[in-house]
Amino acid sequence: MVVKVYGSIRAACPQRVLVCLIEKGIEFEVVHVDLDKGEQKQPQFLLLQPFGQVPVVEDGDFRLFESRAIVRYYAAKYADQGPDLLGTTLEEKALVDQWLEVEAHNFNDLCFNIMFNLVILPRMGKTGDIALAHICEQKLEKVLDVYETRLSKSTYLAGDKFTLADLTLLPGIEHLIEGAKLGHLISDRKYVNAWWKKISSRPSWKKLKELVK
Ligand SMILES: N[C@@H](CCC(=O)N[C@@H](CS)C(=O)NCC(=O)O)C(=O)O
Repeated sequence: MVVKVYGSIRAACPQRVLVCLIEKGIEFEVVHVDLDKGEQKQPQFLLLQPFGQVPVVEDGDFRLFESRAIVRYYAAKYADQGPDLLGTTLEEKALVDQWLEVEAHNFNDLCFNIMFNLVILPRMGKTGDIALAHICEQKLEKVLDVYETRLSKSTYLAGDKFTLADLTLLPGIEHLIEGAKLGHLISDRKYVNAWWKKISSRPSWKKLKELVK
């Protein structure tokens, strides 16, 4: 069954889902939703995602939104296919969950506010709040310091294997580096930088970047 992914292939949240599907070797089709035109807020789309956001996946009769719920679902559904992205022992699984939560609650909003004010609003011909972006950047430095400490002791965030804990950060960090031109946030940190080089050179991420081009 080909999984339908509703979203824009350039947006971070659909990218989180797409890179997971590629890791797992799951066939998918992207149904483009034009975010700049506001298609995600149209009544027909709200039937799929009541908050008017992407991504949504349709897998036969099953429909799911929220990118992190979607990647957890596919990592579990295809546990025996491709790399194990969830961890094997109870403790490994708990660590994957812990770092997924850190990305969702400590990293994501700061990253979003930076991108929104420095990249998305200017792209739409509007003026972003530069002061707010700067405050968020300073707060993000502290979050990245936490990642730095963790990665000085562990090859990947949840242990010695690449998991959803790492995968979930791929789109946001890429957007900070390439979109907001804040690559120094990563390159200034020895262990984060080495980890980033490793995870961003995975074939799945390279393939997604090719698709985006
Ligand atoms: N928590 C949601 C957030 C979804 C989200 O913020 N999607 C963005 C794209 S990355 C979006 O749809 N933006 C357009 C909008 O909010 O109108 C998820 O992870 O799926």
